[in-house]
Amino acid sequence: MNPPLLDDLRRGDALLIVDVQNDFLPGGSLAVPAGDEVVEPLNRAITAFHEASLPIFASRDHHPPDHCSFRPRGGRWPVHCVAGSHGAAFADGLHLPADTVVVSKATTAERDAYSAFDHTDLREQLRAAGVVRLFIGGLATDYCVKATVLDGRAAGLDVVVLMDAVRAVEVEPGDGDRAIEQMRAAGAVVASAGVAR
Ligand code: VGL
Ligand code: ZN
Repeated sequence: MNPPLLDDLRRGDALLIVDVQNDFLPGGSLAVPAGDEVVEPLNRAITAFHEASLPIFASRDHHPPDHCSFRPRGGRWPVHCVAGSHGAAFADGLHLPADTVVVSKATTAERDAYSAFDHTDLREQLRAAGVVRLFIGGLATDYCVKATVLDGRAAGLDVVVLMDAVRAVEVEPGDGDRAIEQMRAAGAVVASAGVAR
């Protein structure tokens, strides 16, 4: 069904891993169901991009302790991904190369940001690296992945969603599928990172 495009990488491609942080994995404060299952396919994608000398970006939710999205402040989410905490760290099993470009988002108390493009320098970094096609996986399908994919399309990039490397929060059942539909309607293509060889 979803073709493994990772055998067909070319100049202008980049990998963007969205928010694969401890708080979004099982045991974390805002655990995405089966969120840990994205790690293995993402490691496969990392290997493919690294071996092809193509750039790898990793976004992270990077909130101050009094962030406006937190319940104690009247927000909708439990406290999560507080900058410097274990919960904010990338998953241990995720094998990010040393030259991964880290993009921190929603870093100030009064603003939330789901998209990795929102008030970050990601667009400029991608432009500087000559990126025209972005492969995206991570957490969560129905929030930060969706917002990032839609912003990537709006910025004129080709976007490939790695279906086996995303998982949804599903506050309402079906949110994940609806998010994928929205991304496809915006011109994103779906593919698979494939199983380890
Ligand atoms: C996210 C909810 C709150 C995400 C971040 O990364 O999808 N979701 N903050
Ligand atoms: Zn957040």
